[in-house]
Parts: sequence; C-alpha cells; structure tokens
Amino acid sequence: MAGITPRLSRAIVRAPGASFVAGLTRANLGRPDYQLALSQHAAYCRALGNCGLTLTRLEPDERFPDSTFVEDTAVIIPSNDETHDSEKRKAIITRPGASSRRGEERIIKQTLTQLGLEIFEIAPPGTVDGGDICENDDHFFIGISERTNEAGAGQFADLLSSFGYTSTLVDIRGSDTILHLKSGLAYLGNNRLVVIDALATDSALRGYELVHVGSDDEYAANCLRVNDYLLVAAGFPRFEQPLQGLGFETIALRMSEFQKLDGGLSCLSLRF
Ligand code: CIR
Repeated sequence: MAGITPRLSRAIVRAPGASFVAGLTRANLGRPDYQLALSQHAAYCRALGNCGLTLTRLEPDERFPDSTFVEDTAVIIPSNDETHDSEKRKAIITRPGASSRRGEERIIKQTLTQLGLEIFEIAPPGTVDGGDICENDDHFFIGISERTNEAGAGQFADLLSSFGYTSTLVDIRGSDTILHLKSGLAYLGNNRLVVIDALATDSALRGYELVHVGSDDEYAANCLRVNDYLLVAAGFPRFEQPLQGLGFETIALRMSEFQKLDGGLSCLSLRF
C-alpha cells in the first residue's frame, strides 16, 4: 500500500492581507489579531525554509480574506514515474466550495502554469477544496464535505485515475467538528496516518497504522510532514511527544490566529 514519499522542494505561500480578519469561520474563537497572524505566518515560512523548501511568495490579496489558505485552491500531483521529475508534475486547480473564495484559484493557476506544471481543472457543478484531498504516496483520500461535493470528488477521482493513481472517498459530512478532511487526517509516510476518533473507523483507513488524536487535541491532527520534519501546532504536548517517540523530528508552530478561521498547518502552503 505504501509507496515512496517524494521529497519536497518548493512551496507556494501567501501572507494574509488586512482583510484576513473578516475570513470565514465557524470556530467561535474570536476575531484574529492581524499583526500576530503575520508573525505566525512568517514563522511558518521560516520553518518551511528550514525543511529545505524554496518558497514562492504571492502578494496578499485583499479581495479574498481567506486567500492565505492557498492549499484549498489547487492540488499538485507528483509524477508517478521513478524520477519524480518536477517538470512532469500536474496540478488540479480546484473550484472552492465557498462562494466568497471562488476566484482565489485564478492566481494560483497562473503561478503554477509559470512554474511549468501541467494544468487540469475542476468544472461546474463540481466543487473541491484542496483541504479535502489527503495524498498518501500513490493513493488519495477525497473528502466529501460542505465544500467538496460529490460531482467535484468524482471529477477529481477520474483525473487521478487517468494519471494512474487510486483514490477512496471519505464522507465527513456527519462530523460537525471538522471543516475539511485534512482537519482530521494527516499522512505521515510509511503507511501511517494521524486520525481523529470520528474518522478512525472509516473503512477507507483499513490497513494503515493509525496514530490517534484525543478529542481535546483534535486541532493538532492537521500536522504536516515536510521531508525530514513534522510540523505540528504548538500547545499539544500529548500529541507531539508520542510522535517524537516514533522518531519524528517535530517543529512546533503557533497557529492561534489561523485556528480562529478554521485553518491549520497544511492550509497555509502548496508543497511539491
Ligand atoms: C475557510 O473557511 O475556507 C477558511 N476560513 C479556512 C480554510 C482552511 N483550509 C484548510 O483546511 N485547507
């Protein structure tokens, strides 16, 4: 089941604009502090650099309060030949499920085109948010959520199949605590998944080694493997310490201002 996890060399990020404080939320954690969000974002970018990634930094876009969450606008598919040649990578440009976010994907499409990726797109009536796509080497989980509908998930699965990848749908509409699939599921490499209780019994996850996240620590489930490191949200020692015990070198990052808008570590970058 587990393939080889390709090494990452680049990431696309976009610092929040001042309109970030008016972004979508259902978290009930209060209004974000913009200056603190900027400094947390800067620390996140430094961490990606320390993991060996070269960053492409997009200008903040005030028209789209949520546009710092670049992950939702595209999914980059690794080349599935042995060379993992970056020239052969494909990108699926999504069609965000929230109407206030529709249009964010246009600049990402331009950027990925300029970087030489082959572009594919989700078409109406399909909607997909990148946060619902969890890649585990040569297989993908596709979340069906309030943002990713069945038409979008079907288009996404068909594209993956045409590229030679398999996928499984995971319906998260019954869970009221997570916005996207990756709010509750993360792939660590070597056939290992981090998972929240609400998803742990889903048949799609059979055959994987599961690292469980307690209900008080659910936010920590959105951790991010980047080459030799694991980025984790700061403040969850019950989650972080066992992972260190499994041999992961963790980098803990403060995420409070992004958590207020339901965003996590994976949401802030597109990595390839
Ligand atoms: C939204 O509701 O769209 C943003 N406030 C949060 C997006 C988080 N993205 C992600 O989980 N991939």
